[in-house]
Amino acid sequence: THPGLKWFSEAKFGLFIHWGLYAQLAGKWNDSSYYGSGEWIMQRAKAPAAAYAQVASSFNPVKFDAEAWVKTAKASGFKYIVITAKHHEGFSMYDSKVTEFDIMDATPYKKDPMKALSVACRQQGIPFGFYYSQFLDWHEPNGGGNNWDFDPQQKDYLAYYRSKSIPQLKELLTNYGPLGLVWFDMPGGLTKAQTQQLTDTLRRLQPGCLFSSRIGHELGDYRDFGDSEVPPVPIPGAWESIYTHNDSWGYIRHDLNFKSPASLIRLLSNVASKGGNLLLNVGPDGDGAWPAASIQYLQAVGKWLLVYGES
Ligand code: JFZ
Repeated sequence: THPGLKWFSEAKFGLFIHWGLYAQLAGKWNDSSYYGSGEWIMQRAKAPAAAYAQVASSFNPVKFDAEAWVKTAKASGFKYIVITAKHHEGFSMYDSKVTEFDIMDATPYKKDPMKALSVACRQQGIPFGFYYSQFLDWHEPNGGGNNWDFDPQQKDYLAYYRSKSIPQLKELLTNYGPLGLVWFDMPGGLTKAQTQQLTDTLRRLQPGCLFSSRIGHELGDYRDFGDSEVPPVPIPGAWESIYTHNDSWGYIRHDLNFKSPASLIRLLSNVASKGGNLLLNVGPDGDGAWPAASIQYLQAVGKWLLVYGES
């Protein structure tokens, strides 16, 4: 069995963080408002890639504080942290040499928050991992998903994998220290043999790093259930249920439907009692601040866990 499954199986409670340019948009594109899955706003608005890329010029998350984020996560009882290094919008939230469409080159912020988080997690002793959208990339003509700007007939998915996805995954597995996991999402464009080759290449960089099941073709190390799904009965093996604190993964200003501490505790108990981990998402805003309700409710969960939780 994979060496990473030891910490993973003991963890029970992980923090998911969706953070990208969609956080700056906060659920609004031009004069239209969107609700749910704010990280999909580019696709839902059919925003032209060039216009969407302009959002980066006003993305300056000066309130981002890696130490404070990790401290809040630990005080809330989370045992690992997974953050979006690149979501479907195609924007890299880290210093990538593969593209200029990243937080270093395209924003006034000009720092690498993923580096700061990886360091803070190591210092505070909590496993850290990256979410990476390996197939869907709406910024790239050859990436999966953007069929409103780019003709799908003309797409060369392998060219996209070779020129962006794989080199970026290598950067993430090389420049941020030992990672607990890579959370792949929404496979596509590769055969089983090609996916096997991809995982083999990446595993050589970090044999201790877990890969999520959404790398595709059953080549992941643990199972992810569909969004907001808990199995009805105990399930053997390593698995995760994923939920978000309100009704969106990415920040939406007008979504205030946050689950109460009591309902989060019931949810965690339900998942843990069946042998899985709950990966619970928070969506920080474009300034780099967590929604106030997330900080308040999650820390209340942490207090409950200190008194009633195991170990
Ligand atoms: C994906 C993303 O598209 C979404 O934006 C978010 O990041 C979420 C965590 O993951 O959405 C999915 C992917 C797979 C399933 C459901 C939603 N599924 O298998 O049920």
